[in-house]
Amino acid sequence: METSRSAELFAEAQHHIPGGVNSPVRAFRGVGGTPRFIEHGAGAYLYDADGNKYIDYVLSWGPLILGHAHPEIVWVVSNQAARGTSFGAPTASETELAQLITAAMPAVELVRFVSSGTEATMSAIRLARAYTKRAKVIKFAGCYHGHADEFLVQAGSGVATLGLPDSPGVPPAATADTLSVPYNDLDAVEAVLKQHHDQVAAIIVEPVAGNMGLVPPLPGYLTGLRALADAHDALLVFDEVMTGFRVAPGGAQELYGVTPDLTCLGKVIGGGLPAAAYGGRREIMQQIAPAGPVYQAGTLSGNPLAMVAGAATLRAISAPGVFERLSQVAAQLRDGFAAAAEAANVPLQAASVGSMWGFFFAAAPIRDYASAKQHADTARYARFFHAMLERGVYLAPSQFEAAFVSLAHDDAEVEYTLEAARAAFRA
Ligand code: KE4
Repeated sequence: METSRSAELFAEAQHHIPGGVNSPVRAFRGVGGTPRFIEHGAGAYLYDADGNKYIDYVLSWGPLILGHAHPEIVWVVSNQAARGTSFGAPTASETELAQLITAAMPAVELVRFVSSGTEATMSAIRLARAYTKRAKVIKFAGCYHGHADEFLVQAGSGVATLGLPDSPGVPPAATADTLSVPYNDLDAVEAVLKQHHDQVAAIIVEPVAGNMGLVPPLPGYLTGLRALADAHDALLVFDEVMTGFRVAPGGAQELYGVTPDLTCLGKVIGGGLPAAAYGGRREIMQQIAPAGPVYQAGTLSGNPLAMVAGAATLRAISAPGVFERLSQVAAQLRDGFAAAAEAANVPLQAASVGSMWGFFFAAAPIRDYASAKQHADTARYARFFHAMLERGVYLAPSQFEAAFVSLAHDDAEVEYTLEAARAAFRA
């Protein structure tokens, strides 16, 4: 496959940008090789600087649930741009998107928009600490909540891939109140809550983990977290930046029937533009300035372009049958990969939840970060990744990420992908 133009662009980028990328996972460090510089996207496809075409299962790490350059998104963003891109003043478009979110997620009575998932989670934790007047936060090893100092403790996603459980530059004081326990283990949470009784402000969790690879919650796990949070007067925060409007119309909280106190959102709600949010019970969210004393602000928060793109996206995916279709496509890929791996005698653990899917090169089910790091064959993943890339299928350039599908992924894309996988598992 010709990649010389991407290689040139990557060399040039590295003279101006650390590692040549604006987010670490894009540099292909987890799989090796030359990151593809993308010229444009259309529907389910990416087209790179050398003219190669790929079926895209990264979809900008989740946001592009309608596929690339969807006509409705292009129209609403272009139309808004011609009327102005940012005002630093309230617009009706922010209320419109807020209404769509609160209608889909009844637990989100009030919502505040920010520009990234990192801002959403850091703000939610500040709010939880203010509301409970407590300092400690429980998170889960392998779960990633963005790069705010307090979270860079055994995070997932890029940090997991880079093997940097604690980033330099994060002072001990910043993480002193962050308690990290294994995912899918209620006893570990209960023990920490008892040890730090009356000090834990919040439990923050990816209700379906997507940053250590795709690791669904065990049956009863989320219900157990809800009960433990209640028993210890801690807030339960669902980080649904990835799962929101991805695993179900109302997110993981709808899919599993567990109501969090606060919810963090991102990715899909911006329709491919920078937007994220945090929200929850009115009595808690009313503490946020200027309604209350907890300070949080942002120059481009609620940006009109992102608001109209997000609203158009949420309207489109709320149509009847959309999530059934998305879930069906993800399940076809899950089952097709499992069958292809078995036929090639390759140990594989494949899973899907709604329109998220993923797989580990492992012989036993992966339940948490420790088992992902111990059992997932990252070298095998890297070989498979490149074998698929050569065949025009763009998967996440890391074993510790999830895959996604969009409404643009039709039967033809699924069939092509499974044909490529049957060959790649034997490569
Ligand atoms: P951002 O700050 O990157 O918008 O969101 C952080 C974040 C928070 N919570 C969850 C559950 C997330 O998945 C993320 C971001 N996800 C990663 C990849 N899984 C974004 C990709 C990247 O870091 O480049």
